[in-house]
Amino acid sequence: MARYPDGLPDDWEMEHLGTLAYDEDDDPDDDGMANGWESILGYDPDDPASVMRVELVDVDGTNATVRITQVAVYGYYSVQHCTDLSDSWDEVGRFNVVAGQTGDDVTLPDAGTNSFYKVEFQLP
Ligand SMILES: [Ca+2]
Ligand SMILES: [Ca+2]
Repeated sequence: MARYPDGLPDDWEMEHLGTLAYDEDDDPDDDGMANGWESILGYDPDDPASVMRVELVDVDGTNATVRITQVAVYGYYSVQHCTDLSDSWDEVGRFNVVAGQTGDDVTLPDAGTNSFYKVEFQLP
């Protein structure tokens, strides 16, 4: 899929937004996911309910368990953790998910302390 100067394919913009007025960094449905990511990950940029979710499943002591839901495109998902943003990220979970399914449960260490988490996505 060709990307255009605004980072979005024109046909995708017209199909989902009905205009070419937005660019890849805009978030017109205000769901926290920019248009560029919505187009790559298969979400609707005009629907705030159409977005990847990380849901809290359980808390046990200082560990929390989360899972990724509302997956819209097949790929590799890596959940990563660090306690200081100047340090490197440690992978705490990695799995493949197909569209419409839910990711594996991932236990997050040190959830009771100041910690940072991110999810990286990679196309197969
Ligand atoms: Ca959005
Ligand atoms: Ca959306």
